[in-house]
Amino acid sequence: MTATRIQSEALRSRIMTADQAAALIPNHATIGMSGFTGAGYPKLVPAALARRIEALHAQGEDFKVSVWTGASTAPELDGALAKVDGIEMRLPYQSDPVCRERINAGRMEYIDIHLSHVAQYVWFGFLGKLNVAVVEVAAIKADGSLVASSSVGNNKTWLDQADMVILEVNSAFDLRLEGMHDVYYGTHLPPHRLPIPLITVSDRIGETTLRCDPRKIVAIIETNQPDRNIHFAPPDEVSQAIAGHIIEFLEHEIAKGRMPEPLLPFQSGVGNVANAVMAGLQKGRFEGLTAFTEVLQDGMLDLLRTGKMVHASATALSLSKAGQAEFLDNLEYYRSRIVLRPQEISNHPELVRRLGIIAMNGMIEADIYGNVNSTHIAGTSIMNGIGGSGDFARNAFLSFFMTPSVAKGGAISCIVPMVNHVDHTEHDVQVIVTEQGIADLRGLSPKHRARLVIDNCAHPGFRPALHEYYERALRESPGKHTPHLIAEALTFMRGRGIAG
Ligand code: 0RQ
Repeated sequence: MTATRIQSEALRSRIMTADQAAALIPNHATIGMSGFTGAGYPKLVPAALARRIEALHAQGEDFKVSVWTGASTAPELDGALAKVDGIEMRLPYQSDPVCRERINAGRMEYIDIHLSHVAQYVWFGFLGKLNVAVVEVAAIKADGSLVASSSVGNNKTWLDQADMVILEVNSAFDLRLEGMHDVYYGTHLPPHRLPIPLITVSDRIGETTLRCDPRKIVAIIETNQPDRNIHFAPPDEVSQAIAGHIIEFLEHEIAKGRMPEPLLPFQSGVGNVANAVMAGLQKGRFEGLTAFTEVLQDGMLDLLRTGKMVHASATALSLSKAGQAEFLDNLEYYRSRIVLRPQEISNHPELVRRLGIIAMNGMIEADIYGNVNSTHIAGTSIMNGIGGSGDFARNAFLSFFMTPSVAKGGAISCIVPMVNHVDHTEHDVQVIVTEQGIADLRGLSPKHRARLVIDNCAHPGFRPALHEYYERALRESPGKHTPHLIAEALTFMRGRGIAG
């Protein structure tokens, strides 16, 4: 496989084992790793680095690294390094249970940044020096350019900014992936920035491969492992109800003349609810759908397969095992319908605004005035991170935030008087959806929003308590614009069951 995957003869001399490559990484290095929602992450070097760190710690030596990625990765990367307390600082989005535990225990620093901001913050110098890039690719071409694997993420920036580059060449990826990627190299720094010349979701504005200065490549590791297998639960009643409300709402918007047909491009967040909305669209009447999104999951692949969706732009293919097989079996079909871009383009506010995206993101809770918490449990513990939800929500044509109305078996209301952490302010949130119904907040003052959110989205078991809070706040709050009983608001629902 070596000659076809690593076409540059000069670079073949840098092939080594993952342990040898991990040994080249200095203590306290900042490493830019590939990977976006479980796709295209390095499979061997992070685990080798974790083994090295564990051995050094056992000898009483201090060794930690900072890890930057595209978004979430897999147990072999985040999990392995967090488990040995090897991560000093992590950014941006992560969803690993071990990382989460270490961050919330105060043993690991974490910076939650909008996904479209990461690359430019690095170029601006806001985050300090990037020392090492560890990037998975499908192949190295004769001219040294790189064919990305199942995600592009921040790889362009890591390869550009790092002093030293370690490549994992993964032969589990079909070489016919080449040509699916569109790597835009026109992002200059202010004051020299130009408009990004992308007018429709299928436009190609860049190069099919990643550039990399061959002099920086210190190690090449050959691998043959597929991406982590992402499991999607079949849509349950709650997520089907949420999907149904969204589809009905889109029909309503068309009838009102506010939404064109075919529908504007979709952005769809991660998880089962997002997947259920895609499944709902599969059954619905809409045709000619497009997506301008960051993650392409199974539900969207299905829409492409049946022809309901004609084109999708993303930065990562985050598929289940069955989805990966379907994609590979029909690669020629999908290659002409999917384009993978760097995340600074897939999530770019200029493009999200220009294309008029319909954004759909999950949340942990929303308050009665429309502020949304996507990241924190009980105000102090991180769940995953803001991911790309802010990139899309603030700039979208139409933005939905969705959640089941209750969590933890009904013990906690996901509609609360005041969110205990704000990721998306009332100014960025347009439509809130639960299985109970939809609250269209556009054009409504805070007081009008409050009644609508309670009546349409809260679980019936929590509605009386929320109304009681709101009416009392209206009477007793010193300000009548956004009435609150501040001391009570944040503890309001804790510990109350639906009946209580
Ligand atoms: O906990 O796993 O212990 O059971 O939160 O909740 O209902 O399974 O929802 O998987 O759709 O995730 C916001 C986290 C939702 C996700 C969030 C508990 C609940 C469960 C997960 P358990 P669900 P989902 C594109 C866009 C931010 C990034 C984003 C997310 C766990 O959508 O990370 O949107 N979003 N990116 O029990 C206490 C509440 C709770 C609660 C839920 N009110 N109180 N616990 N839970 N609500 C992708 C990228 O950017 C990469």
